[in-house]
Amino acid sequence: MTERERILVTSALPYANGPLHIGHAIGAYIPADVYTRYHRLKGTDIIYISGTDEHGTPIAVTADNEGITPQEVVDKYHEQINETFQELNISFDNFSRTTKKTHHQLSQEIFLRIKERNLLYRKTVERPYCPVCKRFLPDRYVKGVCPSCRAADQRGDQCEVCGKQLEPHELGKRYCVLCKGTPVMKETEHWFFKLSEFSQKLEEWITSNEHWPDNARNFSLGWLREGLEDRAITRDLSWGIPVPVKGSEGKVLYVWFDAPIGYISSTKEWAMKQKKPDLWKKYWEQEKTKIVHFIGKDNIPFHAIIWPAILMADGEYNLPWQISSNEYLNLEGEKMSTSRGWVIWLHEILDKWPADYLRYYLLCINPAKHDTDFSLRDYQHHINHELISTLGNFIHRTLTFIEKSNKGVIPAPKEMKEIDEQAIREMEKAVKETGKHIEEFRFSQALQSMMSLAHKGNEYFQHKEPWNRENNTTLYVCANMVKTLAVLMKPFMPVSAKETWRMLGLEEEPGWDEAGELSLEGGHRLEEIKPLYSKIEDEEINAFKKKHLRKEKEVDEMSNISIEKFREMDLRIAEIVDVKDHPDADKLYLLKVDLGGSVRQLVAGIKDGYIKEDLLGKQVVVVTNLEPAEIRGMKSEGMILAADVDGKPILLQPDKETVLGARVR
Ligand code: B3M
Ligand code: ZN
Repeated sequence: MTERERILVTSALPYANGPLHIGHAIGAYIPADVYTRYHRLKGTDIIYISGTDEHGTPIAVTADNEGITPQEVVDKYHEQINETFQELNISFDNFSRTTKKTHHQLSQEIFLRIKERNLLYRKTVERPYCPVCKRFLPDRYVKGVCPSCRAADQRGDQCEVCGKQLEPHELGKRYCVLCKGTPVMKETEHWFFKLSEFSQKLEEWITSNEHWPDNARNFSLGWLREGLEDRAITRDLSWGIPVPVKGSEGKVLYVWFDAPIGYISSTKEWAMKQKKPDLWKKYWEQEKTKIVHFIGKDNIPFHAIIWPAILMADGEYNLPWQISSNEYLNLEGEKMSTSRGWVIWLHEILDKWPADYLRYYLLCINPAKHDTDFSLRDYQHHINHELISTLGNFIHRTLTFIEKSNKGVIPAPKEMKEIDEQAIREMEKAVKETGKHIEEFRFSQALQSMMSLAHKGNEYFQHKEPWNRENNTTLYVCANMVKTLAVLMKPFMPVSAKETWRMLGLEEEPGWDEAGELSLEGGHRLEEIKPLYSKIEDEEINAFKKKHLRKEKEVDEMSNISIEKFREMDLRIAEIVDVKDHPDADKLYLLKVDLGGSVRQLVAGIKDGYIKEDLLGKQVVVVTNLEPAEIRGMKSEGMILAADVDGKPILLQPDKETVLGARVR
């Protein structure tokens, strides 16, 4: 017996600092899930590993913004992200967290091993320090002008506009994200990784990886040509994995040093759960394993250069075999932006329509080679006019026809003519083609191959006119085609595949290679038939857009109003005198505000930004003459003013103690 192929699939570890959107889904998760589900059907020895990235300034900055601890941030978002992946049917074998003990230990171990091998050194350097906040400002604690493309307001770790990797001190016009003040440069000691020593080894390795996609190859060879510099892999930060060396107290490992190690520690955790604690080694230590990283485009530098260099330095584990990364997904013709609210969150769209719809559409427009556009109308069109009218229709008409004309029993075939043989050959062909595309990371084409079988099925059915003549052979072939489709659908749309399987009344799951065989025999009885899908109506799309796609207009796009109109609004200074949780809504507070003479009750959606203690005694601005409203059963007589920053409220306050009830104009 030949040994089975062995593959370890990973998807980038999302930062546990916010929810996931459709761009994440198609960037690193849906393609990886298709790849894994396919290989499971092929009988490959494959596991699929991921987890949340819970360190670094992305977490610490979120904690500062939300006024909670970093631990609370990661607990909250790990939970939410994990739930979203389940709703999307991403079939991880293990989904871990980088705050776990196994991960901390392994990261420190690797750090020490690389240090032993003389590939780390200490160096005193100057780094931005905020004299007001009295702290160093690593990575995302500083913003400024990108030295490469001159874009303003870029974060200290990476420019969002040109994708360049940055260090905070390289930014121009730097400012502290906490107090907006100007940082000074201050000396501090850090650990540096001798990345420069790996240029040649990396170049040889990258050029030998001929199967890499262009984007990963071009980016990394380009960077090598520019010349690699040693990089600091520690930070002055309190949140993270402590540097395990005496004299480096108070410093932590840089998040991009420890995060990819999460792939290994999550595999270790998986093995523990299997009660075979050494099983992970077969994937990381035995050379034959293919390690496939699915990542977003902006993570290429780390996966194609820095992570492999760290693995080379450490010398204990396999290097990646493939780095599959998509280009960007736009939304309705514009770049997605979480800060401007121009985004579709996964939990919102998955609340509305089945996960298979989203998986289907995202795979159709998979931005493999260039950016593509997600539009809700186009989504509706693909679902109604392809998924439903081609695939759903073929399955439904075949099965209901057998139900009506033959009491749900598949007839035995009579003579086979060329047209029937042809249809049977199409089944084999679709199995091969779809599989080959998936193996070679062409996910849209794979989906198209599967869909073209459904299309051929419809043509065959139509052409044979089973309603007009003797139809045993036709129905037999069509039923087998439905069965083939039920297998081919599985990597892409696992839920509808399973439902089709149920209707076929089949128990045993066939492997991919058997999918094209005529294994459904005459005499087999179907189960109850139900439609697989239902159409998306125009109104549903309109309602979704209205509810979830609200973009803030640019300042200059607002239309003018008269001063009279503005004056109709009664704005007053008030003091918050009581704060309670809304009995019926997680995100709302019930406030009492004192407006000078009168005290009113307001329902306010500011729980995301403030704890109760923060609010009590605060002076705020209230709109007092809004029509009173009932919000989740509680009366609200006014509205408190807040700026909206990335969906988080920031209350407006008078800049000195003010008489309550004072009018704002
Ligand atoms: N957390 C970046 C991101 O979420 C980072 C990926 C880590 S993969 C090891 O985009
Ligand atoms: Zn500051």
